[in-house]
Amino acid sequence: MSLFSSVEPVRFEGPGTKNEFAYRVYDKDRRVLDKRMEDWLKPAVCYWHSFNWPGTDIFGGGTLPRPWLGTPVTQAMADTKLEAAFDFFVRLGVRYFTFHDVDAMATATTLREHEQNLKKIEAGMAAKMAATGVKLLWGTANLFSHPRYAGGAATSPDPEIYAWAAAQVRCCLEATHRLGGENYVLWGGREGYDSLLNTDLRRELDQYGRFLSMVVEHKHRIGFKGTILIEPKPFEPTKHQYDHDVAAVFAFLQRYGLAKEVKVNIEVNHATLAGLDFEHEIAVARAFGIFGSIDINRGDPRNGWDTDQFPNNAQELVPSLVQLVEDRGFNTGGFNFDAKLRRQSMDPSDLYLAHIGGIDTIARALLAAADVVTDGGLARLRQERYKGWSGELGKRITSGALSLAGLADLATEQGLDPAPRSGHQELAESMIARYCKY
Ligand code: XUL
Ligand code: CO
Repeated sequence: MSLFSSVEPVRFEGPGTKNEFAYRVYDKDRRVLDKRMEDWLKPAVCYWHSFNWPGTDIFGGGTLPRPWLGTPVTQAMADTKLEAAFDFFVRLGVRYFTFHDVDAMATATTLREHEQNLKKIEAGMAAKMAATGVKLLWGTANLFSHPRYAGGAATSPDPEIYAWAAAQVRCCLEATHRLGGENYVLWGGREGYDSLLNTDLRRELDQYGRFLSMVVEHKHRIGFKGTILIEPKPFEPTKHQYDHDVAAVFAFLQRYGLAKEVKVNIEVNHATLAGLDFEHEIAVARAFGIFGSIDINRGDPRNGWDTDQFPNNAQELVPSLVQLVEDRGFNTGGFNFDAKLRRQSMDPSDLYLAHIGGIDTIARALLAAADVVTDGGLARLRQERYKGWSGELGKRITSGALSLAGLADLATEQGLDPAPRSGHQELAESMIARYCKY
């Protein structure tokens, strides 16, 4: 028995069901184009917010019953949490989970203890994974909660703190590798600054670049075949995070020679906080060849902070899902629910309802996106819009055969007088809306 045992295993019952503890749309074996729905979506539950976040906010304490939380977290508490987490994964019917080291393990004060405690919970995870078939989408080290990281980890002004972070990442990367994790995530929680007045930005970037290079070197040394992912976020907790958005991460990766080694984990609300659309972040990552995985939690349009809400609007997600379908799905990535319950959602059943609603939402978006791609109208609209580039002039320009002067002379001599053409944006938007019927 665990906190989450009172709900019967959640099954697909179709749109007509009256059962709130059933999937209306997410039918893992349903074939969507050439793949099972579960293989398209790879939904993952996150350890951190689902089992480790007590429902605190800056004005008040925890509201969610999580009997395994306390200071310090003993091994017995970590084991109870593990039991409850896997009970939840299995009843919810998801194949993947994600975790931060310190959120899963017993509290440690020294690095030796850290290594031992992580190994203990890793052994528990390995046994649970073998017994249930649940797999690890990614592991990550929490380099932001402990007070030692107040000034950053890899970008800390203190090399001893940097060394602590390196030790934590080595332990967690190795644990992720042994657990068969498909990715390893680095979210630069406090890799940024609160004020430039006391910050040597260039030095911090160099430190961070070296840190990431060490992680990549170690990945190869131990033979980890998963993908290393950076998770962009513009701010919070720091005023400015270096991994501001996908474009900033790509510039950083290029600068430190890591663009072929590291990809991105894109989170919906991090895009919103950066003043960008989620689909923009995906498009940029695809353009640069660094698209990896997704944290699907969203924000609230009227809140300027990271509310981490469960997804609840399928239509909004369709332009992103269209890109995923065009790419034939994830490589090593998946949809991680890095989402928090609302503070008043204190019933253990709320955690189920939140995930069920969220998973049905991405399933709806997937079905609509598959229809959009099958219809082909959007692709034709784009093809038509750029068709000049497949003609002679377009080919001569992109092949590099023409200089600026050569092109200018050609335009003048031929007396070019092109007329603007419609972009048919409203048509494109209604093509998305028309398939949102699931
Ligand atoms: C914080 C956040 C993290 C990362 C992993 O905003 O998204 O949970 O996903 O550290
Ligand atoms: Co996240």
